[in-house]
Amino acid sequence: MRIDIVSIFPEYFSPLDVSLIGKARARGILDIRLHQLRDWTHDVHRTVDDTPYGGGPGMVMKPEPWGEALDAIAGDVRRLDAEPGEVPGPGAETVPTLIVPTPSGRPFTQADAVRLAREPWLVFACGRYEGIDGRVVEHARTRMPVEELSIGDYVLAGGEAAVLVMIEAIGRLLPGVLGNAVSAVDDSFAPGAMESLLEGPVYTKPPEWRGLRVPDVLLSGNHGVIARWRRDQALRRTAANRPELVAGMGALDERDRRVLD
Ligand code: 6GU
Repeated sequence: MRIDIVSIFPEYFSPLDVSLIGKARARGILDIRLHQLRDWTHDVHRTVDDTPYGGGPGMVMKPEPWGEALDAIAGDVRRLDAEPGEVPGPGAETVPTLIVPTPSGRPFTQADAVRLAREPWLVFACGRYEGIDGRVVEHARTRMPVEELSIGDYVLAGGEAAVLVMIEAIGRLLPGVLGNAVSAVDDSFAPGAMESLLEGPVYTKPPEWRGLRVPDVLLSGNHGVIARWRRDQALRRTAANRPELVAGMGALDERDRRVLD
């Protein structure tokens, strides 16, 4: 997968050299390219912001540097409104998906991570200040799919930290990135039996630590009983921490209901 990131703080992304994502890059599974938005300005101050039309606090990111940046990075792509018979320009085979992190976006979920992990090419546009001039997304939508995504109901100073979050969530799902190929299966929110359940507690050696024992069931070797115990723990934790997820699960079977009573 190729990922381009445009930001006025490309140095913010040094964590992408580390750990799982760093290894995926070193192994060629992930091709991450960082871009300084100011490289597409033309004034001596390399200005990327201006005062908002209509008044109000703060500054808005100017459209021109963003337009030039996206043209340079994704400019050879076929227009989305191209005629079926239209001869595409060079490099028209692949269209990136543009992701714009913003607290005004649709919530980014595990389902988005799974879907975006199947894309060959993502471009992330990191806004700062009060956001990017609205015409940038409007124009980009005529060229490529655009998703405005939020990582939660709080306001960050810019999209950079959100992009780190999304790239970690997406990157760990790429084939060959996780050491143990099945370790994403039991994730909280993973599609399947644990869908919309939070993972319960996990344990390792020693079997007793500071007077606390690992639950006997986990030492039993009975995988059916262990799976049921884990589901019970997940149900209890979800009911305690995210009751709205349990409410949204629909009718629980008798066994699940008893666990929560
Ligand atoms: Cl994606 N960006 C910013 N700036 N703040 C956020 C966010 C994104 N998601 C939640 N808060």
